[in-house]
Amino acid sequence: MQNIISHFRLTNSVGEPRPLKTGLINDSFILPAAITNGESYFLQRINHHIFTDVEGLQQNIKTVTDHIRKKLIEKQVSDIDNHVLRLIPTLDGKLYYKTAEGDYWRVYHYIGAGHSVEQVNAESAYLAGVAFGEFQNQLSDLNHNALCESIPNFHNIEFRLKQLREAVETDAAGRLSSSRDILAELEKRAEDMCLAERMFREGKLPKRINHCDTKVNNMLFDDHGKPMCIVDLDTVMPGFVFSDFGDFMRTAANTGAEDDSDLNNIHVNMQVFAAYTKGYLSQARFLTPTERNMLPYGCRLLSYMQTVRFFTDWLNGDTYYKILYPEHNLVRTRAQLRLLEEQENCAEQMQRVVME
Ligand code: GN1
Ligand code: MG
Repeated sequence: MQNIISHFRLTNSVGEPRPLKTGLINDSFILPAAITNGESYFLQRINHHIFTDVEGLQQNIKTVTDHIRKKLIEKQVSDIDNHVLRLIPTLDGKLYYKTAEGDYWRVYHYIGAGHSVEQVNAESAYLAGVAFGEFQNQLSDLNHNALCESIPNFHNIEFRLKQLREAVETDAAGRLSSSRDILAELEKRAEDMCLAERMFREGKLPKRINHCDTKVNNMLFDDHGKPMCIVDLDTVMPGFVFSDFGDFMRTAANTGAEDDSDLNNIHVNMQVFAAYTKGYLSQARFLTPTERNMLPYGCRLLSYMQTVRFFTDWLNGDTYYKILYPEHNLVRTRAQLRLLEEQENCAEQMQRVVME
């Protein structure tokens, strides 16, 4: 790993890389500063089987972080490196390093003052809503064409359903017969869940630049519990606002875990839902009435989409997400499906919160 590190423009030497157990796609390490008050770094091996256009991916991150940085400078924010990611280039000025074996690596400045959380309370949910609303605001004047789709059709549910149906057809791991009940639940909702895509084609729903991975742990908080920085910008791209609103609720307004094996743990945390909604709507003044009205639908859509994606990976024999044990993707699927059902039961309540 020392060889990899030596290719980046670091300002001081660093100690042994410390692996981080975070994320289901890339491999992450902290490179701690080897001198007092030195700079520490965040090293990642990019999963290039998933992000096949690494050049485009890295360029997206550069474009987005430069754009946000400019806004922070205008606002005269003093500790900017705590509020927006900073990519460290290689010695020859590239945004990643490719090894002889074909692996891709990148380095960020490490934001040591921040920490991520797996759960929020109503107070931090409100602040998170403000922060993600602000994030969409900051990017609202960035031209769509400035970004590529780092994963084409990433949050397009019609595409995800097509992948599911292909996986069903192939049944590569021979797992279909024991999970037909799940397939039936998904197919039953398919038509309704494709509504947003249809509305987009009819010109009734816009696309905006979204983060597209607003899991609760993709935000760093400071020691006082205030959001500091939004991280994991791999999937920033145009999409429906639901992507960001719904993905946060999927992870934060869920009393259980994304992969909870005890389905009884899984309920909608309405306090977190209401607080986040309030924070988000205080910033997201760009929303059309249709978008606002469809926010609860967007929550269901993202839980549904995640169920489809985990289930597809289960059927394919676990080729996409990292798993910790053989049935992991099936457990994830069932947990997300239960969350969806819980959200369906709360749909009217959610609608009232948004309207208020
Ligand atoms: C993946 O690796 P991570 O945790 O940032 C996935 C998201 C899923 C999430 C589910 C590129 O994100 O879309 O919602 O797992 N990222 C990609 O936990 O597929
Ligand atoms: Mg991610």
